Amino acid sequence: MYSFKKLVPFGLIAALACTAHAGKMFDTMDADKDGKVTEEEFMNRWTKVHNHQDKNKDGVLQPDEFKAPGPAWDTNQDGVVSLEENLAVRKRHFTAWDKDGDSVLTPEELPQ
Ligand SMILES: [Ca+2]
Ligand SMILES: [Ca+2]
Ligand SMILES: [Ca+2]
Repeated sequence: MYSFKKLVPFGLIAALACTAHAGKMFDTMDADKDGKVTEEEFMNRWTKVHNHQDKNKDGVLQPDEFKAPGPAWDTNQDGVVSLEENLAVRKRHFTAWDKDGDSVLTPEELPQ
């Protein structure tokens, strides 16, 4: 049994872990459990994440609350990520992931 890890390529383990993570992420976002994530569910989820990450509850994410805020997130370059800025990026993710353009995400459409 000790050789099990040696026999399984690391890449496969990483891929499996990644898939499990995507599945969990999907379940968390799919509030009504109908197997689809609407834009509303998607935005609600990321709003919750934003509020959760906002440790000092000032409504914006400071660099120590938000790992590596870059130009992509901090649109107005004020050094913090507001909820609006955060959701603007999430919305781009939603649009990019919604491959068939039906405004809902299915588990298959999430990045694996
Ligand atoms: Ca904050
Ligand atoms: Ca900002
Ligand atoms: Ca879709």
